[in-house]
Amino acid sequence: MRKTIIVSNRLPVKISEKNGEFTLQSSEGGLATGLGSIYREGNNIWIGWPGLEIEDPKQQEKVTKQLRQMNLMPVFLTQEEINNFYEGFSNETLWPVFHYMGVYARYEQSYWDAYHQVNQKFRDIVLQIAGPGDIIWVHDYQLLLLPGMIRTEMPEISVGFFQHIPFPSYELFRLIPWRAEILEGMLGADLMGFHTFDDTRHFLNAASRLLPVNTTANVVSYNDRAVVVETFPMGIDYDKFASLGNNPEVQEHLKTLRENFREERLVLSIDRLDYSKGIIQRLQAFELLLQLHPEYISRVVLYMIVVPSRDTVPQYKELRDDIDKLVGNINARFRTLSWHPIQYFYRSFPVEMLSALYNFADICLVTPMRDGMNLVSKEYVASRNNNDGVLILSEMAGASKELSDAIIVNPNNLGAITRAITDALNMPLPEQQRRMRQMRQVVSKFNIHHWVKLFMTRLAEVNEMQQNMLAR
Ligand code: GDG
Repeated sequence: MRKTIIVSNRLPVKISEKNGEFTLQSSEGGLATGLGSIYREGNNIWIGWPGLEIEDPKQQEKVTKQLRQMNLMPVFLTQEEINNFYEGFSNETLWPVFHYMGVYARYEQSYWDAYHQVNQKFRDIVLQIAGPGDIIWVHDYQLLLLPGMIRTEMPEISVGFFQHIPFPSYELFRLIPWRAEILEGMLGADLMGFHTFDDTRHFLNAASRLLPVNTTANVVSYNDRAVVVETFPMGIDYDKFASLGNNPEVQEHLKTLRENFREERLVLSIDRLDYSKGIIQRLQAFELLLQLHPEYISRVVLYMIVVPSRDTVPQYKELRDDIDKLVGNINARFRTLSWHPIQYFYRSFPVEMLSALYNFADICLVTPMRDGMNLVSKEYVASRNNNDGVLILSEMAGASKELSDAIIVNPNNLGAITRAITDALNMPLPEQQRRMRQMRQVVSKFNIHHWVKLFMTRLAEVNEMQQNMLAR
């Protein structure tokens, strides 16, 4: 029977181990929810790294059995592979270049070799499972070589690829020593998707300048195949965030927030620890606000959650220290006996707490330097059932293309962010509602289920087109 195979770096599961026994818990991330309707069906399957280093073959066998019951298939990685493929090439080479931070990038041959080798490891597992007529959907920048590797072995199989982070302009992309190999790998797909038109255009431009291809509109002709490159802005599980507000646990958190912030307006900021998210600049803009507008002292609080991430990579460690320092300075400089300007948390919270914060915050401040999409901004919008609240959103986030009723800012312009905060604090309720209603319509219609359906339908159409071309 024909099956669908999802492949991503991480499996949608949290595994913990105690005395040789494994506990598995499905993760509730947006992508996992959206693809849940696919990989849980019939003999479909999701292939990826389970997120835990397991060396003993017996233990590997045991956990594989447990995962297979959930339609998941593990790719086990050694510590060295994690260091060089994941932290190395994926996060110290591709991530900075693709987020326009070329100065942070390291071009190490050993990283590239590991990246190639781990993509082959993924390919081997895919080949164990895939049969003629199956559909394979590969996700994200850790697996850019995989579509090409699968294509070499199974020339007729249907392969889709979606990139969750930006695709940079040619001038950035060309910096990577292995740029042609990367493009060739990606062009193994039949259908390639990006969040925005700019990313799509940048990819097409890079392909036509670096490879002997023919590009017309959104089709790249390469090796006698036509690869379709299109824009699919990813959505969120709108219904989940819109209804979470009624959950008793969320209500409980809301009550506490109301008691703790009687007098103050709340500005919310939520990100993974990452230099692409503009956390330092956001803090500087908030500092400028307190400096220029002392009337907000004791009246506004920045509630900042930074979720630990990649903290073994040197730049991330440094960033964490810089944030600690800056938060300390601002709090020391402006605090009063009863008020702290910044409530800073370096940890993750359960989704119920997130929902309470989305419901409670007057403003959600999302100012990444670059972001493929940014789901936090969409989750805030989906949570605002009363249609009030203001979203301040960076023009460098993919989401800004859809959420044009946010206050859109250039994240490098601290003065503009500061003005946006004062505008938001003073925005009349009818204007908040007009903007929020528009944004809620977009987020509710173009939700995660819509996104999955659109991509899969398009992949089937493209596959049919390929078959017809081959038959000719
Ligand atoms: C990549 C791209 C693109 C955050 N803190 C907590 C928590 N979160 C959840 C949010 C949101 C997700 O994490 C973060 O998603 P983003 O889209 O904002 O950012 P990345 O992780 O960088 O994701 C990005 C995305 O892929 C999808 O294509 O939008 O541009 O970089 O869902 O809710 N969840 C919980 N506790 C927290 O403390 N439970």
